This record gives sequence, C-alpha cells and structure tokens, in this order.
Amino acid sequence: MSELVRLQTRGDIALITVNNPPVNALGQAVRQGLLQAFQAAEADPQVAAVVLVCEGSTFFAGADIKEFGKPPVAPSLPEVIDAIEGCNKPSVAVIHGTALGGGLEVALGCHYRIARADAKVGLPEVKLGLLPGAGGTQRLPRLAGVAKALEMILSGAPIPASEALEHGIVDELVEGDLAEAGIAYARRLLQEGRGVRRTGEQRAGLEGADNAALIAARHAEVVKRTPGLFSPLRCIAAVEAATRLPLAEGLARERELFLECLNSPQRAALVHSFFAERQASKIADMPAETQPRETSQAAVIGGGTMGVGIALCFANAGVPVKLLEVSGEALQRALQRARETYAVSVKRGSLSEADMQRRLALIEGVTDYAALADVDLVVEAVFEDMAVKQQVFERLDAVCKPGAILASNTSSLNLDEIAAFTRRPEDVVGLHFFSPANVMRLLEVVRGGQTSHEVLASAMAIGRKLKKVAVVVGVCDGFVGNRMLFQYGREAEFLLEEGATPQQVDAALRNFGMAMGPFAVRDLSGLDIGQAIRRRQREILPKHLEFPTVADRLCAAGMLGQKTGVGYYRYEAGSRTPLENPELAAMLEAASQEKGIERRELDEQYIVERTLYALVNEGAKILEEGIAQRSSDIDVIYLNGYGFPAWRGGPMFYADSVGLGNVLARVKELHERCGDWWKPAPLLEKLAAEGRTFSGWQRGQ
Ligand code: T1G
Repeated sequence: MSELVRLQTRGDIALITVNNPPVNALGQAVRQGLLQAFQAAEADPQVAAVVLVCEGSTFFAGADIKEFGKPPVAPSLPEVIDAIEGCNKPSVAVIHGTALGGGLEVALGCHYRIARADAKVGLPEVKLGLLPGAGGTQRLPRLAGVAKALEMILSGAPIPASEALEHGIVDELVEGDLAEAGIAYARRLLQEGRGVRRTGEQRAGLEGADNAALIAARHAEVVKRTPGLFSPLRCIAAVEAATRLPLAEGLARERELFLECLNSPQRAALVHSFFAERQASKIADMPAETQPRETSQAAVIGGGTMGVGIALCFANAGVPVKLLEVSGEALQRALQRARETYAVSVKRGSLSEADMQRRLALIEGVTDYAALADVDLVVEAVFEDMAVKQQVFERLDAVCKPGAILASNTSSLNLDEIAAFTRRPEDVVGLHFFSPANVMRLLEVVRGGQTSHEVLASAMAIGRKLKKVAVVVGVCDGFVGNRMLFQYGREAEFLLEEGATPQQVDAALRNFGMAMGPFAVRDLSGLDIGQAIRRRQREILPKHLEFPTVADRLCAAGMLGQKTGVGYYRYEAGSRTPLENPELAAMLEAASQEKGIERRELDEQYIVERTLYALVNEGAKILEEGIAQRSSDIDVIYLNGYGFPAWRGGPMFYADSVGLGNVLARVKELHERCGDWWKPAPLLEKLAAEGRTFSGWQRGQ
C-alpha cells in the first residue's frame, strides 16, 4: 500500500484513507494505492463494507493535471473505478471540500455517497479542454438525469452538496468526523441489508425524459455559443452515448472522445491557463517569512466609474469601505451609482435584496480626508493627471495612519513619481483594476521601485480577498496590458490605411477567438481615451516612428464611438449593434492617399499575425525588461483582462505553439516593410535562434 493511501479495518468495516496534499490529486501513486486497498478489502473475509475518505482540505480534486500530456502510467483511473464499482462489498465515499472531475467519478464508482453540507461536487474537465474521462459522462446521467448531467459537464461549475442530494448524486448530508460518519453510514447499510448498488447498473436517471430533444437543444446551443471550442461537443456526444449504449460500450465511447480532447492543442492551452493563473500568485524574490498586513477597513478616493466599481469590490468581499468625493453632490451621485449597480443584479436575480442592503451598508460616503485616518488601505481612483495625483497623495500622506497602504489605480502614469509625493514610498503600490472593476477579474499589481515586500504581499492578498486574479507588473508606460494593447491597436489601425475595413479586422480576430475586435472595443471605451494616450506617445517616442491617422480623423469629426453614436461603426439610438459608418470609407481613402499607400486586399491570416505578433514582440521586450516576471503572467493578463481566448492559452503561449522561429520570420518581414515599430525584440531573436519557448525561459537565463 502506498504511504498516500492507508487501509485500516474497524471491525467489519475497511476504512481507506487518502492523504495527497494539497488537493488529493489522483496521481499514479494514489491510483495504485486505491486499487490495492479496494482489492485487499474485497479479499478480506472479515470486511463487510468499505469506507473511502480523504484527509486535508478536500476529497479528490480530480486527476493530477500535471500528468496530462505525459505517457500514461497504469493503473488508469477508469481501471481503478471499475474495480471499485465491481467490488462485491458495499462502499461509501465520504465527500468534503470539492469532489471534482476524477474525484467525483471515484465517488460515482462507489456504491453510496455521503457529503458534508458545505461540500461541492463538479465535473470541471471542460474548463481544461477535456471531458470527464473516468465514467462521469456515463454514471452521472444514470443518477441525475441527462439534463442535470449536461448542465454540470458543459458548465464545469461545481454544485453544493444540498443540490447534489436533490439530484440523487449523493445519498445523505453528514457533519462531524468524516471517517466516523462514513463508518456509521456503512453500518446502517449492513443493518438494513443494503448491499452493493452499482451506479453503472442504474437507469432511473435515463428514463422519463426526452433525452434526444435535450441533447439536440444543448448541441445547438453549444454550436452557437462556443463555436471554436473542441471539447464541449464531445462532452455531449459522450452523454448521448450513455442514453443508448450499455455501460461498457458507453465507457469505451467516452474513452475515445476523451483521448481526442487530450490530444487537442486546446487542452494544452487550457491546462497552461490553469497553472499560469496559480503561478501568477508567486513572487520570485518574496522572502518566505513575509506576512501581508491586515485589511479590515478600506477607502477609495474618487466616485467616478472606476472608483465606485472598486468600492463595490470591497463591499462584495465584506470589507467596509469609505468612498471619498470632493463634494456632497458628487458623493450622492457616486452612492446612487452603487445602488443602481446592485439593483440591476437584484433584478437579474443574481443578488438578493438583503444581500444588496448588507453590501450597501458597508459603503460609507465621506467628503473629508480626516475620515481616512484609521483605514488600512486607500485606493486612489481620480482623474489621470499627475497634478491631481500629487494633491491626493500629499493629503493621504498627511492623514493616513503609519502602516496604511496607499494604492493608485492609475492605468498609465508613473507610480514611482506618485510615490515620491509621499514620505513613505515603500507603502505605495499600484492596484490597476479593469473596467467594470466589480466585474473584471484582472488586477495588475504595480510594484514601484520602493514598494516593500510586505506591501506587495498585502496587495496580492487583497487581490485574493477581492476574488481577483492578481499579477505583479513593473513600472512602465501602460504597465503590461495597455503597453501591449497599444502596439496591437496601432497595427490594427495601420491595416485600415492599407486596405482593410473595421468589419474585416474585427471579424478576423473574433474568428481567432477574441471576445471582441479592436475597433468594437475602441468604440465601446471611447476614441478620445486613445487620443490622449497617442498625444502623450508622440511626445515621448522617437520622431521617426509613424502613427496611423484614422482615429485622429474620427476624433476630429467628433466621432468618438458609442458615446456619440458613431465611431468606426455607427450605432442606432439605444443599440450597441455596430453598423457601417458611411463616412468612414472616404476617411480611409484620404488616409491612404496622404501616405501614398495603394489600398489592397488583406487576408485573415495576415490581419491576425500583424495584430497578435505586435502583442508578442512587445511582450518579449516586457519580459527582458523584467516588467513581467514570466511569460505566463502576460498570458494571465490577456486572458483575464483583454478577452484573449483561454483555449489559445494567451499571446505568449500562442506564439510558442506557432513556433518562435515562425513568429520571428514574420516580425522581420514586417520590420523590413513597416519600419522600426517592428524591430524584433532581442529575446524573441535569442529564443528563436535557440529553438526555445517563452514558457521555458526565465530571467537571467
Ligand atoms: N492536479 C494537480 N495539481 C492540482 C490540481 C489537480 N487536479 N488541483 C489543484 N492543484 C494544485 C494547484 O496547481 C496548486 O499548486 C495547489 O494544488 C492548490 O490549488 C479523468 C480528466 C481544487 C478548487 O479541474 O479547481 O479529473 O500552485 O491554488 O484555490 O475525468 O485547485 O500550490 O503549486 O487552486 O484552494 C479536474 C482543479 C481535473 C480541479 C482548490 N479537476 N483544481 O482551489 O487551491 S481533470 C479540476 C481546482 C480530471 C478526469 C479528468 C482548485 C481547487 P501550487 P489552488 P484552491
């Protein structure tokens, strides 16, 4: 028996205990141990029933994701579960924490399942580009029905134990010691003469519904909503097999479909996204003993769109927050906006009235800086002007208690300059939220030149508390996300001067998988935002670098996007549907003529490479400058803040999958034709020459 799996007997009950921290992943050693334990229990004449529990924070959280893509090592999980289900003594799985993926499949292989009331169960494989490959698509519908099984498998979202009880997935909710609860339940089974009950032999869930119609409806929905994704349709095909094939054939069909997903590039990209998000929380030079400061009272300066969104983040996380505005009137407007935002959620049913009141009660409006004397953290979200930032930070420095963290939500200004306005630059950090701040998961944590380890650790802890994906970035113009976006947007605009239309460019990137095309995004955020950034760029960048002129022409014509009803597209009043802007064609013609460009047909691949490789080349510069710790951090930023498709893994992972040699070849070609904007990043040249990848590179190598 492996040290990860223990087998003890308590009278006539075999107690199998698994302990594989941190999440009891079903790696090879655990599988081996489980198989041996069940075989030993079955062979032991003294044993009448088997109880399976896990130690630590959770029941099995699934297969060991780190094993994917490596040669499989026996026993496979399906083999282990077949042995568990085949056991001729009743078995009870005792679920706590999150029984996910292969973990729930192991439980479904057991004959009975009991769970702590606060436990959750789920099949999140689709989020990894996979499908439940150890019987989940065959056994779950047999218990919970096709509709529930499809809902759980296609969403990948876990459900609470109470709901699992309702749907016959678990048999009873328990509390107290897990092993004792399991043994008591097993004893009761024996007393009541209830023996083995193989899930695979159940059919109740498969009867009484028009499964074919259910499956057809979900199929149509998936085709419409997630056209580019590989695994969802295979999830449906596997469940469909359960409705018409006996278990063994259904399991074989599931295996076929699982292996197709396992070998798809999307699986590699989605598994990369999974680990990249977890890696992002690790800061290479953070001393292990660093302790974050407590944040039990926060404050936000500025009641604009961002300020209110940030205040809502704290209230949503149960943290009392003071919202400061310059005047009572402005404050009332800000508080009204907070109320309206919550009211929309209540109307949608995603928030209860009571919850809304509870959260609103955590937001206290103030107009006097003195009210901030006792807060642990302040986030400044005022107008993007250095003089205004100076005023705010000098006042905060004067009133805030020692140890308070002074954070700025600036998206582009120099954080070190802002920190220099205080006598405590080590307590200053950037917390760059993305709009709408109460919705977007991404948080760029900007590390200033003097930001202390403790303040940085505190900023990361605040990110976790606010349920954000926090990524550390260094100080530079636009940090990571916006700095790269600037290159991407510029090249998209140059494409308009060379012959493309906004519709064409946006369609090419949507087909690539982006949530929105660059021009639809610009119309949404407003073209005047970009104008201010372009103006500042022209001042600081080498004069020989050329800028596209289309956006400036639109701004000059007062066409600022959705807010003026016309930008790159035209919008009917009250509609966000982009329609053709009849005046744009002439503007594009004029822009091309002015530069002596003969407009030409551009194909989709060229459009995608011209925009995405601009991201990648800038990403490489950001890595070698140390503005981002690792390439996967850049991927996490683009996956969570810029609508980059998760199944592509992020811009840097995508470049690795294309091959840096190919990327460099195109970048060099563009450098030739389009000039110094496309000067290849030295790191890209180095890694391409050495046949290496961004994800395999570490600073200093
Ligand atoms: N395999 C390997 N490592 C895992 C893991 C797993 N399944 N789950 C978590 N980890 C690592 C993670 O990388 C991190 O490592 C540490 O554990 C803590 O995780 C056949 C094919 C369980 C809800 O998709 O959703 O079963 O960074 O920071 O916030 O059908 O982890 O410390 O080095 O996320 O408390 C299906 C994935 C697999 C669940 C806990 N299962 N895990 O969240 O901690 S596919 C999943 C989670 C499968 C079968 C198929 C979460 C969690 P490190 P954490 P957390």
